[in-house]
Amino acid sequence: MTTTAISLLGVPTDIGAGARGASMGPEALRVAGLQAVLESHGLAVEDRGNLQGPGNPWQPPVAGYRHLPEVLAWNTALHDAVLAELRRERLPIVLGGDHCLGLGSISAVARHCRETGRTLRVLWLDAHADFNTAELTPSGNIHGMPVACLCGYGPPTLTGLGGHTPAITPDAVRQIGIRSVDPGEKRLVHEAGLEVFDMRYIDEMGMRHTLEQALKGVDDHTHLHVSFDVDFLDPEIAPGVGTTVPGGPTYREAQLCMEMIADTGRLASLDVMELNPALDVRNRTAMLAVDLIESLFGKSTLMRKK
Ligand code: HAR
Ligand code: MN
Ligand code: MN
Ligand code: MN
Repeated sequence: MTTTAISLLGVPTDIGAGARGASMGPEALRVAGLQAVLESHGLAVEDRGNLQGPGNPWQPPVAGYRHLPEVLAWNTALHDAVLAELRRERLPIVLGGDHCLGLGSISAVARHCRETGRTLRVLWLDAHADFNTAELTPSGNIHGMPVACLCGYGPPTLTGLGGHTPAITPDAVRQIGIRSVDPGEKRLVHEAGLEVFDMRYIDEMGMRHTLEQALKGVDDHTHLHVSFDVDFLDPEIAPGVGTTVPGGPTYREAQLCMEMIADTGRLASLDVMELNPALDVRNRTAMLAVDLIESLFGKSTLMRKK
């Protein structure tokens, strides 16, 4: 691991989502014991508390976007906070919050990679491609747009957040677990050339082969960023999200995915997004997320000789 000092950044907002409640995600992850679990593996963890931003006015879309000014405010604050942690050589874990925050987080990571000459690889673990634009979106919800914005498809205020448009190119991204993509969004995914390991691929090839492919080319110069949308997981095991889609990875598949990422030793930043405690059952989804994050930071059943 390039950095073992971890900073937790809570971002309590549901500004980009279609259901309220992800604003409570950071606290649910804390209650589920995230910091203590990481510390039990010898990691130094500081909880920076929660960022602040505007409330959720719950308005209809304007020109294809819901809450664009508020989304910009939250993501600007997050960009600045993530960049500050990276510049201190710390590993930020962003506690969302809805997935529109992937924009602020990854814009900062991309900027840091540019500054330090690292190659960015983003693993986007999600049921959704999050590649909509104002023209294509069925909802106006900006949590369906962050990957498109990062790749330069979106309003200039968002696409230029990290000081460089586009923040990333599609070849930096591998999407895993995808099973819900809107028709227009699908066309843009193909046009942009995004590499997607959808559930059909995982069904046919298995999670092991999927991760081997998604991690191909990761080396000592790679900054590996994981954007973990909790709706990646099958809703049978993870009910606490706003946009459940049946047919996601099982517990074992998700564990293997996290373990194989950990094995690279290159994880340098993480988002944990879309957890919605208002829809959860006795904090079960939060506890599952913490369990999986533990694997991402190297928990394995038996010590493995390298
Ligand atoms: N594609 C749909 C839309 O744009 C659903 C949005 C995605 N929802 C998420 N993000 N949870 O992963 O409205
Ligand atoms: Mn660094
Ligand atoms: Mn998402
Ligand atoms: Mn999703």
